Amino acid sequence: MKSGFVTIIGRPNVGKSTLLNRIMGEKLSITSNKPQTTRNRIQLIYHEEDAQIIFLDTPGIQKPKNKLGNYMLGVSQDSLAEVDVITLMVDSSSRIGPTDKEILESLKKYKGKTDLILLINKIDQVEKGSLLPLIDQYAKYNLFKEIIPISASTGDNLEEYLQALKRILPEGPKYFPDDYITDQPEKFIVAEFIREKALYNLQEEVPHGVMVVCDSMKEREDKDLLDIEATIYVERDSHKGIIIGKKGQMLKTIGSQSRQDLERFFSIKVNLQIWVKVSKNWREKQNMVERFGYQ
Ligand SMILES: Nc1nc2c(ncn2[C@@H]2O[C@H](COP(=O)(O)OP(=O)(O)OP(=O)(O)O)[C@@H](O)[C@H]2O)c(=O)[nH]1
Ligand SMILES: [Mg+2]
Repeated sequence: MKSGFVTIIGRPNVGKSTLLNRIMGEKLSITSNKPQTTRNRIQLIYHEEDAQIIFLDTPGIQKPKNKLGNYMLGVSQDSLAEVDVITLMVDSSSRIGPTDKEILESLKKYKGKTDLILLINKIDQVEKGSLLPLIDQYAKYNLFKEIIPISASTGDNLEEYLQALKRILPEGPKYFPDDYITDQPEKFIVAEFIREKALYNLQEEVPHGVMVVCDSMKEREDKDLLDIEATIYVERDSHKGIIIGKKGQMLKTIGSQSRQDLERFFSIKVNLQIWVKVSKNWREKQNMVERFGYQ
């Protein structure tokens, strides 16, 4: 039995959560085309006959702009010390930028202690010819045991990555039972599914200031129906208007898209009620950031 812990870090939007959902075979960690989608450390446990890999999905690394950002950066940094393998993911369509260089620099201290793998993602978007020079540039850092170009979207080379992990990970116990796939409670997953739809439908600064709390979920006794109540918090009164939309249209859209996802996930009909509230500039306030669970 090979087993162990693997963190996936990288800049926002490179495709960390997309990859993990692909590996897990279902959406457990939300994704979007906007940066800073993942806010927590999310454990996802991948099971095979002869292996158990505990992946840590982490927030994208960038300079924090507020208290929430401080928390998110801390989560990603802290994950490095807890694992057997550090996976850095980068986007094949972008050059090595200043943040990448900082991250590479910060990984140097783990060399010789923790095995490092580099995943160059989104190869479906670039010409094959541009990959070799990029691989060369990263190889010069002399940090990585393996450099694997992949596509989290198409699944290209995903198997190579899993094989590499199984080679590298130590012999170890099953840390979790076979049916245990995430450390996140159901209410968190519900809230995240709704936040994903808010990210998808909203623009500019509005979605980044969205926080969703699942207030209750309860299955009816007399029929197969799950009642879910949730609250979307936004940072300003004007954002509340945007989320509700003309004649409530935006909230209706977010609600119905969320419901479809939730029904697929729980395999049961869902009755979803969403409220919208304002929590003024909550991302700037340490006590609010903590109260929303980011601690
Ligand atoms: N074309 C292409 N798009 C991808 C690929 N992987 C991810 N994406 C897209 O990239 C965007 C970001 O994906 P996420 O998985 O949310 O990225 P992330 O690294 O988890 O981002 P944060 O949580 O913000 O740090 C989404 O729109 C994905 O659909 C890929 O292999 N190819
Ligand atoms: Mg993510």
